[in-house]
Amino acid sequence: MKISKDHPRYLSLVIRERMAAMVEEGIVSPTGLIAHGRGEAFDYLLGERTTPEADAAEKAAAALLLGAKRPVITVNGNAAALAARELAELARATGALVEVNLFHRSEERLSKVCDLVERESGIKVLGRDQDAVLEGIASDRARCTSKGLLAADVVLIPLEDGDRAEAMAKAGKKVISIDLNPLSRTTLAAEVAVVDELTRAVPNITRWAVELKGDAGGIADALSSYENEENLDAVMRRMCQGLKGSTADRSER
Ligand code: PTJ
Repeated sequence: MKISKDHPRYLSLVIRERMAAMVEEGIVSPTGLIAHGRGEAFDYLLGERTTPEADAAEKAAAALLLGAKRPVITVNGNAAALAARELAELARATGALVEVNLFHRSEERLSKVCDLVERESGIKVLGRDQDAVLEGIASDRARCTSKGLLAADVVLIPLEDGDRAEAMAKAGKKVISIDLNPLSRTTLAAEVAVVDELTRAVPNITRWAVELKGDAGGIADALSSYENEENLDAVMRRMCQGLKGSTADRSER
């Protein structure tokens, strides 16, 4: 479908088309579209931009990844479709491994998502050969690799439901979430909860990682000055303000 660049919701429409095409290709699960729509609704309340709270969380996320011994970025169908290249750039900037891990798992889909991320990003991903299981997760998403998620001390989890984030936090791993829902179980399980849209959040975390790399004092400051609960409260206040916005503001979107 041809979308006019003049359309006020051009970017959102282009991304929707890509997500729909990715369902056809078997990368995004059909319910991934529902998850995407839920994300869009929250993003609307934030004015579809990176807020100062998100920026602060993104800086803390970069610091946590840089300070980790075995950081891992986990990628599902939605994350691969939206930001495979950007997630790989973040992995390069922080030394994190990338592991594909799916809720709606099939061998075929797993291999398709791994292929897409490797093709788009030029990095090698973990996840094709899942040789370990994370405790406390009822779904197939418990399956992981011993070199990657099982051994990780810090895990970046973009947009997913919360069972795995909770299990990882219970296992003593530090969780960084990227989820536009400030009330989701993933967000609430996270030590650093980034409430921002994935395609904006990831390049900004990378930018912070590049800035902080090699600066032990800067990394320590970024972590000690960051208050996750306060930050989340501020995000929720901002969303409430978003709901109260003027009619003029709304008609612009
Ligand atoms: O590819 P699979 O099989 O592993 O399945 C992936 C999905 C996303 C379908 C699965 O993990 C799922 O059902 O997730 P949920 O429970 O719908 O949670 C997704 C969360 O991500 C919701 O809280 C959304 O608000 C949020 N979200 C959706 N799109 C974005 C987002 N957050 C940030 N950026 C987005 N683009």
